[in-house]
Amino acid sequence: MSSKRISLTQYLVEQQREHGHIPGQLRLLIEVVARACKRIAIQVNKGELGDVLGTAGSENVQGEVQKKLDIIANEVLIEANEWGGHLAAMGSEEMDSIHVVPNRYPQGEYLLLFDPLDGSSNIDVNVSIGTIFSVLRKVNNQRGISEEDFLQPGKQQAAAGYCIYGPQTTLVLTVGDGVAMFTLDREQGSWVLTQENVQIPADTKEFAINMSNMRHWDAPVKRYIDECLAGKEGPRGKDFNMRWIASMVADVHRILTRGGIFMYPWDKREPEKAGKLRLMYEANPMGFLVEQAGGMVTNGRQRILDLQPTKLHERVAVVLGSKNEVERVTCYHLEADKQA
Ligand code: P6P
Repeated sequence: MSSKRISLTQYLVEQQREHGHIPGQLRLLIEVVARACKRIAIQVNKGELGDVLGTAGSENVQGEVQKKLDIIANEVLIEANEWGGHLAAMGSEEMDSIHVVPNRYPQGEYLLLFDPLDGSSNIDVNVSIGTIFSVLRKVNNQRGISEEDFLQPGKQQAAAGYCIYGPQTTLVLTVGDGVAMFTLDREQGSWVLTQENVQIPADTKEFAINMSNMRHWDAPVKRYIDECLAGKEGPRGKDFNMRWIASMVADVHRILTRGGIFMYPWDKREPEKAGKLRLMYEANPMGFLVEQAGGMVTNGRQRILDLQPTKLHERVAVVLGSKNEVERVTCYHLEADKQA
């Protein structure tokens, strides 16, 4: 890392100069989202001192109880992105249908999806949470934007990232040329480049999964976890450690920082659902970041970024992180399918 730290804006300008993947509207979009994340961080950090904790007394389209901060974060992102002329529409975990930029503003060429506050069950207990976002290009050029315009495979993302509200407030971003991390300098109020060319080690001794669901898992997942738990004496010949923060942003940040495997597999509790996590604004953006950092991301069988979405709030099983471990889990699924 060069001794002189540079700002997010300088990074984006220099990346455009070197690689040309950040045209003006996309740079504006990223800077607006980054500014919105600063505003969300301020609300999150208030805790009991602000009227931001607890539930909002409503449910979202997922049937989940909405926390006050879920709604605050959603409103901050909507309001920040409406007027700039860089976006045609937005989709959010907290909104049933897409939000088209109002006619009083010019429409841009991008579509923005977000989980405004991921890990809501951790808000009231002061554990890291985050904002996840995904950027797609508008594919048709008529004014009428519909949900169908959002249904693009994750490999078509123009950019993706998250902001983690933890001991540090860190923005993690990719535009397709690797992964960079920016730490919020609260004295300056600016995002400062603190890591670039993030690389996930191909091997790991750390897995992240909600073990309380073990009895509901499919055989390949049970096989993989049992082998990890068998440790040195088992088929893996090494001991494993386990982490589960129940904020995808925090688990993925750990994996981008030191490696690991994260799994939220399909399970028998709601067999009609492909998984718990959402494809468009959780798995796809995290998948883009993890692949750009040399990791691997599947639904147990297929590369997630290749999946063709069929609806905005579609769910998916997720296995992501250190390449050799994700490959192993995916092989176990494919072997089981062959035997079946
Ligand atoms: P569980 C948070 O609600 C979330 O969507 C992800 O951030 C997290 O990884 C997962 O769900 C936690 O789920 O079932 O362990 O509470």
